[in-house]
Amino acid sequence: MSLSISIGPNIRKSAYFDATIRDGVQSFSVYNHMLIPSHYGDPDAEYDRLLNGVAQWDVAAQRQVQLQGPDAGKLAQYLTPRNLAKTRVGQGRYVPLCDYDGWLINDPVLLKLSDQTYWLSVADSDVHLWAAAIANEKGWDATVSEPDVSPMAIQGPKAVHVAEALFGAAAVNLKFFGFIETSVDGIPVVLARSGWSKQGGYELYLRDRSKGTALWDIVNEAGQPFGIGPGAPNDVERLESGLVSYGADIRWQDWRATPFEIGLGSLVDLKSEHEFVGRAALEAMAARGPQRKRVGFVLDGSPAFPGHPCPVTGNGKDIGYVSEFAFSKRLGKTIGVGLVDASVSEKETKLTVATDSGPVAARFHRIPFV
Ligand code: THG
Repeated sequence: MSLSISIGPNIRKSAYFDATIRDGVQSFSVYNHMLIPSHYGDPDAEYDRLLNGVAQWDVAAQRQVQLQGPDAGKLAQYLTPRNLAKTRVGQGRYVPLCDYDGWLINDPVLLKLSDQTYWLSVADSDVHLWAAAIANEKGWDATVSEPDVSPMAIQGPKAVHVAEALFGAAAVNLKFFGFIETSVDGIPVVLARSGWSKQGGYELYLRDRSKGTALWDIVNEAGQPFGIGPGAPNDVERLESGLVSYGADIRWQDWRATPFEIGLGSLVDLKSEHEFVGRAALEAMAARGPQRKRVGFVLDGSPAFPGHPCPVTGNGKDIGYVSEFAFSKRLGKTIGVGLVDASVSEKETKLTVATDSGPVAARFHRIPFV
């Protein structure tokens, strides 16, 4: 059986769509109502490139929610439990967003471009609607929009050489999550040291979508000496590294979780005085202690991941779920992450994962795996 998803007008195309089609993209997923490449037909080569070389990713579906105006900073701060008081222009921050009950609704990277301009580089949920509603209900002078910004990532140990070839020492000197507003061959970009892998790299936020193919080609050419090739956010590497995937590990209503449960509790600043959505609920949770905890799993064999979380039992009792698993070539085993009851002892070894093709034996493993 060969399945396909129709490409219609309600799924948006990335600024790099033409370039990725030309470069042989084999499969897309949908993220923030936009097509995002998921692979180019050679998973081993794409994984090796990320671990040992440099990979070029179309991540334009990481959309920017722009907050702009005199009250933009106030709005940004109200949206997240993380304290932004010390965040400077040119600094990025990983900022969980919660609803009023303390459940996660997104986990963006925040970029402070000026005192009156912030971007939330969002995961897969409609934060712009949420932010616009809050700004209006509060009567704050902040405009919420989705600007013409299309991130592209270069990830892997050799990404630094590509960035240096394109931007010189300014790129090399950037700290993790630091960014600068710059250009390459006259194309305006924000260059950040960031990206959804633990292999190091950069993100180029293109500020003119008509230049998508041009920028893709410029980066590709600069990367030739370093063996650059196409790739996409990599599920195996993110599982090995323990990166959170909103949409997979957590999803509002379906697979909801709190920052404390998912391992982002250190980003919830209850000591600061700042008011934020969900504060009362998060204070109550902090007092009560988390009900569940994030854990890693090793599964027997190499079962197929069915594309949705799978229930886990410990000694026959329901204890939680594996949100995603995949075979790691590097570790020679199938690894996964998920949530289980906080009371479960991690020495517990008799775990069973209910996959769509039957029960699979599993055990706990610390995160990160690597
Ligand atoms: N880059 C940009 N936008 C994004 C992502 C990105 N939007 C969607 C998604 N990824 C948002 N989620 C994450 C999750 C983890 C990280 C970044 C964005 C991340 N985490 C590091 C970690 O957990 O080790 C560092 C966290 C920290 O230092 O606070 O990088 O990747 N533009």
